[in-house]
Amino acid sequence: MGLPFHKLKKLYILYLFLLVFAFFMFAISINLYVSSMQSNGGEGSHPKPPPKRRSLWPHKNIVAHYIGKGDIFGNMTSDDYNMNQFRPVETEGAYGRPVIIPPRDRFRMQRFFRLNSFNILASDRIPLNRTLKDYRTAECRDKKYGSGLPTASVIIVFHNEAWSVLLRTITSVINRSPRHLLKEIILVDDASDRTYLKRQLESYIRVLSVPTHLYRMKKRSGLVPARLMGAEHARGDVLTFLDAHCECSRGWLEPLLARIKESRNVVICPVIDIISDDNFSYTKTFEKHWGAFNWQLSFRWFSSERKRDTNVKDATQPTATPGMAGGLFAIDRKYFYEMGAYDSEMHVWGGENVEMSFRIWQCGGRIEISPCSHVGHVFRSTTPYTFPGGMIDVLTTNLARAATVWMDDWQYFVMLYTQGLSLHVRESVNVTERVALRKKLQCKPFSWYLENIWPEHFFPAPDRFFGKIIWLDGETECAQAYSRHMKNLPGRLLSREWKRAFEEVDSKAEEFTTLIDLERDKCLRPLKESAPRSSLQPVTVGDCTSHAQTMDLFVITPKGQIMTNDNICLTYHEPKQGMIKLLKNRNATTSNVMMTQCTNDSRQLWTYDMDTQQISHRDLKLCLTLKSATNSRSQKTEKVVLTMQCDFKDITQKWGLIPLPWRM
Ligand SMILES: *[C@@H]1O[C@H](CO)[C@@H](O)[C@H](O)[C@H]1NC(C)=O
Ligand SMILES: *[C@@H]1O[C@H](CO)[C@@H](O)[C@H](O)[C@H]1NC(C)=O
Ligand SMILES: *[C@@H]1O[C@H](CO)[C@@H](O)[C@H](O)[C@H]1NC(C)=O
Ligand SMILES: *[C@@H]1O[C@H](CO)[C@@H](O)[C@H](O)[C@H]1NC(C)=O
Ligand SMILES: *[C@@H]1O[C@H](CO)[C@@H](O)[C@H](O)[C@H]1NC(C)=O
Ligand SMILES: *[C@@H]1O[C@H](CO)[C@@H](O)[C@H](O)[C@H]1NC(C)=O
Ligand SMILES: [Mn+2]
Repeated sequence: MGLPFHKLKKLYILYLFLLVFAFFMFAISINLYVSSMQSNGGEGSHPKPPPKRRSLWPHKNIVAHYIGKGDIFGNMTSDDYNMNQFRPVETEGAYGRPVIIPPRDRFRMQRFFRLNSFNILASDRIPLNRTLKDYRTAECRDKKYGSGLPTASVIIVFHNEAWSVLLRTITSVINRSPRHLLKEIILVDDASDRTYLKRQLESYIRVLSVPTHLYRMKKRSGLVPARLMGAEHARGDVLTFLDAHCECSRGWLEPLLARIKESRNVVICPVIDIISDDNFSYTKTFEKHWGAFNWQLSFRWFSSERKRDTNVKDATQPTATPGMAGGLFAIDRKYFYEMGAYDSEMHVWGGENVEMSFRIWQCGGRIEISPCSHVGHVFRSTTPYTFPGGMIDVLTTNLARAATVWMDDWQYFVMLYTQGLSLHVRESVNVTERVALRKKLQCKPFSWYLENIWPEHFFPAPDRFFGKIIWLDGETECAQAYSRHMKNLPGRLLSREWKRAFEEVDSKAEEFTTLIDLERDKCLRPLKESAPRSSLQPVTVGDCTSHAQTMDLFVITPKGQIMTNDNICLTYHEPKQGMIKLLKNRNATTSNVMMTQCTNDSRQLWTYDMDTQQISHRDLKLCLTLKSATNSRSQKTEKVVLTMQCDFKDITQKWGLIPLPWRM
């Protein structure tokens, strides 16, 4: 083996190069893995409100799903798991700035990300008392709250929370609350097993300037039992619940307490700002967000303007919200118990905010968000914690409890159209006590809640249509039966009322739904199945089988809004190329109809002609038409739905409403 020296050297360099390359590829794959984990569905906690921003399209909401990640700890060793690497650097994260991890620590950063589903290395570099900006508006800063505010017990439940994150939460509460208003801090450990949360935590809290008590659950029980335990020990006038990964900003507490002093039946939430799970930067969110739930009862943020109760234009006044995210809120301690506290049969996590939102409103209370109180929260894209009992089972049982007790007719709708839920789950829950509570408190029906507290809601209702919108190609049995029925209706030429159309299709509902051929009939639906709900989405028709996805299910209001789950509406959307060209040229290339956030806006109002079976835009008088168009990006020809001049002979403009059952 007598290779000359220069050849050996070449081989050696090649070898080195390959080594570096292999390492590089490995690092990239880890990076991809981590980012896929981060983007892959929902947190075990709450969806994140969009950050404060100016955009042409401000009516966005953020979508979260509940997707469990099995064995999240994988091959982390127990030393990894129990290590407390808190090593603050004085100016890191100051004024809520992001932390940049030095390149040499990047690999460790990615490896440790999954322990908490946030970048623990970033948090560990930030001092517990880091400074934040003042995120309040000038009006809020100037507001005086006077004396005689009630005192607060801050209750923080944690389960295997990272040291620096938990203690920064506590430190921010202590440093940014007036001492005389803060009665105590109550920590409830939901059976953590990380070693630093035992003795080390106990001795740390002993020397704090605010009395801080630590209670421990004997076994992992979840948010509701742990919060109930904390509340039992609280002595302040107001219970203030926080998550264990928050940072309170200046002036956060006074507005909450002042509102409860003013009216003890208000459950008041702060504005929830975003602490990045990646670099721990603190980003202010839009103060006018409000919350509600989608068809599957997942919490959603909305930012459309809402009608105010009062005519007073006071920008410091809290605004009502139909739903609460659940993590952060304050409530009068006695009122909490008068209203039935929590449903103690709800396990682990999830659904308790749904139950509380319905209960508080229906039983005479209010839920509001104070624009003057800002608390940051670390939003994660997955939950790092174990979920005893299985995430889907626990969550669906909790939701079934909430729906059964509070939603009247609408409980069936939720069970029929939520994956994992069914009337069968409902049979298995015992809600006797909660039903008795509802009776005792003489709570209002769910219909009252929808009509009065959430008039913009996108749920079915007795005066609305609920079902599928099929394209009447004239060939399928269902399409033929539908057209025949419509042609024989007396007065069809005169009536353009949706209400009349709803009645007519309802009278034949059973026939249509038995005739519908899920594969041959074509249903109106968004072009892409998996595109984010918040984006502008072109519309098409497709098989009617995507039933479980609820993609092709629509609610139509008597006013003519065509809505679907998550507050998405069929919207006339002027294409960039200009309308004139499109009108002249029937070979349109860009769709001018989109699915996007519902607003109170005439671009989303449509009418139905029972005589011609056309759906037309109310003001523009253009008809929904199914056309082949070339996708400018992929150059593929796709069928898209757009609006064009109405032509009663045109088969591509004919649509049928096929109602589906939603209540018993
Ligand atoms: C963890 O497992 C992955 C592959 O399963 C492996 O590449 C990695 O080196 C392991 N890490 C540790 C610390 O064992
Ligand atoms: C944070 O605390 C340290 C000592 O614990 C102190 O030196 C520092 O000044 C504090 N920083 C701020 C912003 O208060
Ligand atoms: C920090 O994270 C936020 C949100 O995740 C992101 O918008 C921002 O660009 C990040 N900052 C840096 C310096 O990476
Ligand atoms: C439901 O629970 C109540 C007590 O909360 C009990 O009296 C009742 O027997 C239970 N019903 C069933 C069917 O188990
Ligand atoms: C539309 O396209 C068809 C064929 O693709 C063509 O025959 C027709 O002339 C076009 N019409 C207009 C108005 O451009
Ligand atoms: C929608 O707008 C109409 C008139 O523009 C108004 O009467 C109605 O109250 C608004 N509805 C909501 C929910 O804001
Ligand atoms: Mn949380």
